[in-house]
Amino acid sequence: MASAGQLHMLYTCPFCWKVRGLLEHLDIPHERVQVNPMRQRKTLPSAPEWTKVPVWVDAEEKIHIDSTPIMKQIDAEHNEGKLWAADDEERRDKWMDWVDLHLSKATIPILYGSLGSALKTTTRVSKLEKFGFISKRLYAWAGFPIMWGIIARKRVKKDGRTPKKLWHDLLTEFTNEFNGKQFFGGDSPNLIDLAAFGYVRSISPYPQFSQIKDHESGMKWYKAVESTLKV
Ligand SMILES: N[C@@H](CCC(=O)N[C@@H](CS)C(=O)NCC(=O)O)C(=O)O
Repeated sequence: MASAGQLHMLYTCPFCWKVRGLLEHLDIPHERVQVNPMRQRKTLPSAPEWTKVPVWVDAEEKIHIDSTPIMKQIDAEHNEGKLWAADDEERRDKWMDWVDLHLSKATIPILYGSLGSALKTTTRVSKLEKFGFISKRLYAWAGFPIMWGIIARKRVKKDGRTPKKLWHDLLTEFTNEFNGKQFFGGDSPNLIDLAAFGYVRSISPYPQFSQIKDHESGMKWYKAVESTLKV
């Protein structure tokens, strides 16, 4: 089958993991373009109006931006919108907002919330992304004090919980919403499950993922979603 589109992405970006998971769940053939994080403002097909990843360019060369709208678009075009369809649209919309608000914000504290984890994360990011020779080193050593000092520490302090406790609380809140079913979507994952799964999976390349692995119902759900992917 011909490629359904091109995903312009960063390997470590949680929003890109959301779209990747959906493409793998639906088994949609596509091309991945890993952008250089230092050059995305110039090289993304959506630039200069939109300089963030992910960007999805469909088979007709139409450009789609912003991860949740991209997911809805792919589901509509390739899956008759079945993953977004819901009996209770109010519940669906409320929880998509919840996932995008809370899970996206929880990634920074666990990855950069202490000096040790910030260093581990930035070294890993510099290996996983396609930086240039100099910017790779600059990022690994200058990137971590910036992330740690400014954003992450402030967030951890304001929340008052350890990043691990924050993740466990969020996973408990989310899985409690399943009403005894295996997924938020019921007997199979829907777009909310896949969006949430993308955020959790974006932590998986890092050693800090072990803190999330301790959450029983969260991991049961995570593995169940993972088993639906065609990778
Ligand atoms: N709301 C956007 C957020 C995307 C986003 O913030 N991506 C980051 C990488 S994780 C980015 O490209 N930042 C570069 C910039 O803000 O210029 C989405 O869900 O797609």
